[in-house]
Amino acid sequence: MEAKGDRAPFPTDQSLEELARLVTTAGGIVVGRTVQRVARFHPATLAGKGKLEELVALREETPYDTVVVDSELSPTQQRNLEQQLQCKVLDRSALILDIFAQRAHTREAQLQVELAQLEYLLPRLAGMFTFFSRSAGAVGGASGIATRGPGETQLETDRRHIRQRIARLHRELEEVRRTRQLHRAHRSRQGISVVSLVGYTNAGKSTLMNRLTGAGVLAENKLFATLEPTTRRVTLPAGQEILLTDTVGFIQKLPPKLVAAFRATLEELEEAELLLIVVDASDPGHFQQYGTVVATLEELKLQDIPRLTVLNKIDVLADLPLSLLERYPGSVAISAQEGIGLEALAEAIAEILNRQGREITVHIPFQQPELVQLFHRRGQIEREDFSASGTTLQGRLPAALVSRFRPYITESSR
Ligand SMILES: Nc1nc2c(ncn2[C@@H]2O[C@H](COP(=O)(O)OP(=O)(O)OP(=O)(O)O)[C@@H](O)[C@H]2O)c(=O)[nH]1
Ligand SMILES: [Mg+2]
Repeated sequence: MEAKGDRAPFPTDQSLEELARLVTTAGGIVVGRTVQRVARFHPATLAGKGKLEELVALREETPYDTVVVDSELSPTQQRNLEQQLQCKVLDRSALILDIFAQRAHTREAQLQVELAQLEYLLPRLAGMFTFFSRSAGAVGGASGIATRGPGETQLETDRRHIRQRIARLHRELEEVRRTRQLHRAHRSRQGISVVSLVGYTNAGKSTLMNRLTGAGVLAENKLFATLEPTTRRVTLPAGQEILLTDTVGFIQKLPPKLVAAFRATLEELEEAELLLIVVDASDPGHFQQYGTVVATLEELKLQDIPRLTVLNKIDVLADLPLSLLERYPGSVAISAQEGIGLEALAEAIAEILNRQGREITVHIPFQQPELVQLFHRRGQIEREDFSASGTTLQGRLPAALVSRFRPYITESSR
């Protein structure tokens, strides 16, 4: 069910199609769809009375046990709808949370999903259907929450229980965050450039990651195949090493609170020197999806990191339409699956990183061969001369590495 009037940039049918894919990914079967166009939402139930009656009547012909609404429902709206339709009612966020819960395999992902679920659940405790009972393990075994309308006392106990659990999850996630920060500090001391894959869910980020690094990350035709970040070292053709990070995909209409639950994961993006925005060029909604990605990056305050747009799945397109290249100027077209365009991509990455680096000339004494090797691995060399006292190197280095060479710099500019 989708009510017109959402200011979603996605056309209704595209958004509903995506919702149907989310339902399938969560393990459900879609038996019908309906749209109501209204000038203004009905405050209590979102949809109008006639539409609700129609939905109830529909059950005679096509039995169903759940209604999924494509708009965000307030706790009261959800409760009212469940009462009137006499079945479980979910909104998009709840559905996405359910998928996250099914797919969270690492400790960290589980903590984040549980936190997001509880934050979502807390205001909805009274009068809930059994949606969360499936993931009861993840709700910390709070008793009574899965049953409809527990008594007031029970409700208070549950609320207290959940608040305590939320506080604990925050502490545990803080711990995870600290460990990650240590890793990151270590990395930046090594001066390796980090490049992160971002993009709409199912765009092909993990497929590209696997292609470039052989990482063996799960990539499949389901939404949110990836929940936790993976980082691997890649050597670009010119010999320069980078770290490539694969992350959770973005999706439209994800409330900032849910995005926030994945903060520890998405913090990986903060240290990136370059974001590769992977776009599924074969999806008719690619431009709206791209818009969502750009908006989410802004929400995450990552808008200032340099980006490169990567148009993926071009193997599906008969030829590359000019309009695509016009829409995404400066982009690189590839097929991660078929291995098309990967060299051009690697070159574009190297070029951007080098542009951001610093141009220096160093004279390294023979006693320090490891510094010469380091320059070769991480930088781009324009000139190399040998003399009796050592090696002179001129070229570009990632800014983070320059300090290692400071004693030997003979010339430096931006
Ligand atoms: N035809 C074609 N399919 C591709 C290409 N790249 C990826 N796919 C398919 O697209 C689907 C999604 O790929 P993933 O790599 O899992 O996408 P993702 O961006 O990591 O998705 P999430 O982790 O769910 O956010 C898979 O079925 C891939 O096989 C490509 O270049 N061409
Ligand atoms: Mg993935």
